[in-house]
Amino acid sequence: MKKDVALESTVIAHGLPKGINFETALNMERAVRENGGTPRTIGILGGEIVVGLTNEQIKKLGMASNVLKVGTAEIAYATAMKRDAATTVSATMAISRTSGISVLATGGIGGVHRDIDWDVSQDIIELSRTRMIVVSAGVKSILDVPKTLEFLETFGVTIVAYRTDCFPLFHCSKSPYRINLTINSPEEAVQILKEKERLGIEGGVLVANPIPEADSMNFDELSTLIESALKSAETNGISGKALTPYLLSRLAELSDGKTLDSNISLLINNAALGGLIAASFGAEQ
Ligand code: PSU
Ligand code: MN
Repeated sequence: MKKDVALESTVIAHGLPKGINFETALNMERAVRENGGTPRTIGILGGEIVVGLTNEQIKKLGMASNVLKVGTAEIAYATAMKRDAATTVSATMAISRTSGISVLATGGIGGVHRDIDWDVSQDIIELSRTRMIVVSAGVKSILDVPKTLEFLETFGVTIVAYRTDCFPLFHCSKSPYRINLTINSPEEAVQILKEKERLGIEGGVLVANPIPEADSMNFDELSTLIESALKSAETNGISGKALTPYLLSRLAELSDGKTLDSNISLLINNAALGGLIAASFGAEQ
């Protein structure tokens, strides 16, 4: 159990194009395994919560067209109505909590959206109440990053940057936003989680893991693309749960697939670090 790494399924069903999504999900599982962890991709099929989807089940969630996107708030709807649903980071954490899993790897957590009144991801709230390690490449720069960092702090989420002193921006390894807490090894992440437990402090440890340098995009180039993607979301009246998937696919179009390549690279990189952390957790006692 200690070696388990939870993987979310929203990125498969709603975050990546069909085909590549399935392949990437399997490659993430492989990266976890190669680094000593046990992957458990989480999703909901016909109302049943599955902790450790089979390859066939992952394919089903990735290919079906009426898959709900559920955060913690919507899990019970999906189970009561016997629906197929992909779990976001918040829902995956909530399910991990009851399954005894302490490590989760994702691409990027949700946060505070830009230029929109009150669209704040449930991910932050779940991170404030579930004591587990979440590996993320920071947050997407489609979000309001300073406000997201402030919200994470307000909600008591411990944020540590992995081998860097800045908060990475998903497609970009570097950013103008500083993080004053750095860790340099998977063991240190485990120690921090254990201290939170020992001290009775609730909430997660967010490990901000920068995208590998070779696949990192230029900050200015990306900023221009994001402005344009946000404008088309506004023009098309896209909001709520549809916003993140829309912006991601618009960015892929605008960048000729570059954002997609970097997205895949950071997903694998985070799964690998998740595997190392879980292996170190499992090696204890
Ligand atoms: N980042 C990505 N792709 C994704 C997501 C984040 O690059 O698919 C998903 C994650 O599942 C995250 C969710 O938990 O989006 C946040 O959605 P919202 O902003 O609606 O809370
Ligand atoms: Mn939202």
